[in-house]
Amino acid sequence: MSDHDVIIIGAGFAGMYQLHRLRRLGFDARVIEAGDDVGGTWYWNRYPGARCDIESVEYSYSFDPELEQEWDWSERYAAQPELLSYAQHVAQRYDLRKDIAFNTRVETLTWDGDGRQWTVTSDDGTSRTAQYVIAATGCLSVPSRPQFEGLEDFAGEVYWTSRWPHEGVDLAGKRVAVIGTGSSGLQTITAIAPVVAELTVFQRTPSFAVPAHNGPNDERLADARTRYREIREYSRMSRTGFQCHSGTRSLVETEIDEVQREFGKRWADGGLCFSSAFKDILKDMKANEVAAEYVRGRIREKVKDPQLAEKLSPRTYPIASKRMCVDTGYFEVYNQDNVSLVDINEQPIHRITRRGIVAGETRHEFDVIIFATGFDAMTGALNAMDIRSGDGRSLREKWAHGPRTYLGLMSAGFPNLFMITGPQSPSVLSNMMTSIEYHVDWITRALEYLREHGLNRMEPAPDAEDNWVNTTNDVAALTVMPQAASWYMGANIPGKQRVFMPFAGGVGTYKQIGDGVAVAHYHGFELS
Ligand code: FAD
Ligand code: N01
Repeated sequence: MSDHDVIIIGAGFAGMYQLHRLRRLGFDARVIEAGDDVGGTWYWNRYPGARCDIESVEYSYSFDPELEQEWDWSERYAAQPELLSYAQHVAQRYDLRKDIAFNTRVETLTWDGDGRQWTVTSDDGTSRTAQYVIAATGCLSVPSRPQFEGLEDFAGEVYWTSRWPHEGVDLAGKRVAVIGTGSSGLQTITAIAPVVAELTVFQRTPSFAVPAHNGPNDERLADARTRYREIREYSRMSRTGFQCHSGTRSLVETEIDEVQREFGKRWADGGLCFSSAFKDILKDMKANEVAAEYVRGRIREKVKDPQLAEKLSPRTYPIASKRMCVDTGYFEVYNQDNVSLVDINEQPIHRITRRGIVAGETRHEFDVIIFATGFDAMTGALNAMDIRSGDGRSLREKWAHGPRTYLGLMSAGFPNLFMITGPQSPSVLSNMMTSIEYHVDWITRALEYLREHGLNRMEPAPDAEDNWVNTTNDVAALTVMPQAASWYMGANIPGKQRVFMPFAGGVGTYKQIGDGVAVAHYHGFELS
């Protein structure tokens, strides 16, 4: 007899919803969470300017119409404090905290084939058993901390955007360095530039960014409240998991004036839908380059110094082959006198000293260094645990040459272990809330099915997994995305196998496949 029917690891949006769903069906479920409260991403990433890149009304749960009607989103793109309040409200509303063990990190998972259960061991020394384990550990929850020589010598303050102090940081009047210009870096830089004395940005690769046009949300919220069901249905069947019309025209076959008009319209609307303007932007480098050049043109309009504008213009990877940033005045920041850019391709960072950073020939002095250097994405949190199958083989070993899953939900050889938004599912290419809810609902249905049929073991068949890995690779190869040295490819982590990890076929297509598998009595899975 196991201690629990299900152990869920992680109390971000995925783990919270999974707990709610299972409890309502009478499963005994327990969540284990490393942090001291719910919220996951929005609990840890409290850096200035942190906010979502999907509109608030869509970056939210859809499972309870009353919650949808009652929660007020104050801005078009909610900021971190509001997203964290939302997570806390949900925890309170559905009384989730009573079944969550906080401040507890899961270290090992060991499968007992005879007992058909997992033993879950945590850093507090406790072991618990459960028939099923669901990893809701997040795609972007393990910070990447690149080594910089001399960092320990630095006498000033050091912060990581992904582990920002809960009490906040006073940066007013200080000389601040930011290393990293992905989404976290862009948001931090934009937010702190007006308050710091001097801001020096160390950039290795510039980012493509589209404007958010953020602002009060009254009208959007009022509209959403009249048609939430329609919005959600659309999103679930869409390519991206949010309301965005994916263009059906080919850019290369469209008159250039019309291309510019379409881009202009999407730019004026704001948000990530920009890159869905034409069907070939992600497939054809000629089309991609036209879109990229449009954005570079916008950067040139915003940044007064043409040389600086050029440095800020991405040229080394296709547009949208990394998640685009959604900005709120990022490029304009470089017109301020107190902001400067160091291109570390020209002036490499040699070392960090007691007083600052030596880059190229220059010794920069700082009071504060902020690292916005990203995450060991998609596989990082799973591989951080020692997960062992019955024969002692670890998931880490199995995935040494890249993750192998069936539908991004399970991995062969590791029965009864589910992943929410695991590798080889759409996850990070989508509105994550849509993808999280789909996976939670799918896993919940599967557990109900097993219970109803008197079964208690589920695992992908090896050939089904092989086919899915090949499908994921084939679909990615139809796009330009693998051409970027991105975290989608594992390229930001030294020694990590370079393989395109998300499923690029779209949220709606993925749902049709996942639904089909379930309807066909979990085709490709071995149940017993
Ligand atoms: P997480 O929120 O990452 O939660 C995972 C939880 O698991 C964490 O609390 C972690 O502490 C816990 N955990 C991990 N390992 C263990 C362990 N071994 N033991 C115990 N606990 C463990 N996506 C979007 O679609 N739109 C956005 O606008 C957006 N903005 C983002 C902004 C930032 C700064 C970041 C980093 C990501 C953003 N994302 C966004 C992606 C975001 O991660 C997801 O949208 C979503 O919040 C993920 O929820 P989750 O519950 O799956 O994972
Ligand atoms: O991380 P990143 P992030 N020396 O990996 C640089 C989501 N998110 O936290 O590109 C110098 O994108 C690195 O340079 P390079 C979203 O999905 C969303 O910003 O490797 N620089 C890069 O510039 C996003 O995609 C929001 O050359 C180094 C930066 O650090 C994902 O999370 C907000 C370096 C890392 O950028 C990750 O975003 C935040 C080194 N040794 C996050 N190592 C929203 O807006 C790394 N870099 C919703």
